[in-house]
Amino acid sequence: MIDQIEITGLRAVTIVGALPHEREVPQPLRIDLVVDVDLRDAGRSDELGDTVHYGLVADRVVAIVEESKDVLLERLVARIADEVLRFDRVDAVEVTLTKLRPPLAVDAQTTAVRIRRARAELEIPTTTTHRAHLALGSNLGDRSAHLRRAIELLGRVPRRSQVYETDPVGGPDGQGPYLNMVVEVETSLDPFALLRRCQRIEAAAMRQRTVRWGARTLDVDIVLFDDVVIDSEELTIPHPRFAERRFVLAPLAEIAPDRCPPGWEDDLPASGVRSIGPLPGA
Ligand code: A4P
Ligand code: MG
Repeated sequence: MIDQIEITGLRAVTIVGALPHEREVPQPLRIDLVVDVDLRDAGRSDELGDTVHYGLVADRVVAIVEESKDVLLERLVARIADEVLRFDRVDAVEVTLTKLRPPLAVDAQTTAVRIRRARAELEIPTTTTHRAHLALGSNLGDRSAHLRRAIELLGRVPRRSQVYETDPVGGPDGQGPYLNMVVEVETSLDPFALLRRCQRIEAAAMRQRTVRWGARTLDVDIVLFDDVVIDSEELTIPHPRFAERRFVLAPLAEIAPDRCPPGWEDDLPASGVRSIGPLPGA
């Protein structure tokens, strides 16, 4: 018995094809997806975290197509399948990629390629569960709503701290106060895939990056990921500044006190960080 989620008729315009004029003029493509995913948990729990968020899958697929410069549909369709398989809980995916205006001398409506790929082929295990602690922050727009939405999109969130209202640290003057909290996430994603997920969730909140440490609708930072240590250009874990920040440590101490540096409460000034209780409306 295979459960499936279908996303049909996604449209995107991009450069694709081997003919000279196809390299110059973007053309419309249609993308259809059939995603194999065990839906029994979601059927019982009614929780988004127990299924595959098809809005995020659709956004990601359209972004891949729009950014693509691949020559062959075969290449592009393979990259789409790989990316969909990186979403938690996806067991397999069938992708159909259709040229809506195929460059043929004869009369034809469309041309398409269709592939089916399973997670097992990618050697991404389904069962490895990692535990990550993420710091959420918002000081623009409906701050509680941004935090609620982030938690909804993050999937399995077994623990969450209270919410703190905090004075902005760094960045331009005149910013409003932040709401900050820390959540524990269970995920099968690797740290880099989790970072991409965090960034997609920020993008869904219309996060704009103009000035460093400027006001933001939503910031989702990975503070800790199992006991992993990463120091790369793209990702640093543990988060390089978490041990200096009361707005991260106070909520982290509620749900993972053993992960906080000893004596942090005495070392950091207590001002500017006030607990305001559970996330409103959650
Ligand atoms: N990056 C590297 N490591 C990580 C990680 N562990 N988690 C990279 C998330 N991202 C990580 O992030 C910039 C780059 O960091 C990304 O491209 C990613 O590849 P960003 O989200 O674009 O910008 P950011 O969050 O402003 O950057 P930064 O320097 O990480 O900011 P901080 O240090 O987290 O500070 N005051 C209060 N009261 N509350 C706050 O929440 N937040 C900040 C942001 C400043 N002041 C604040 C708060
Ligand atoms: Mg950030």
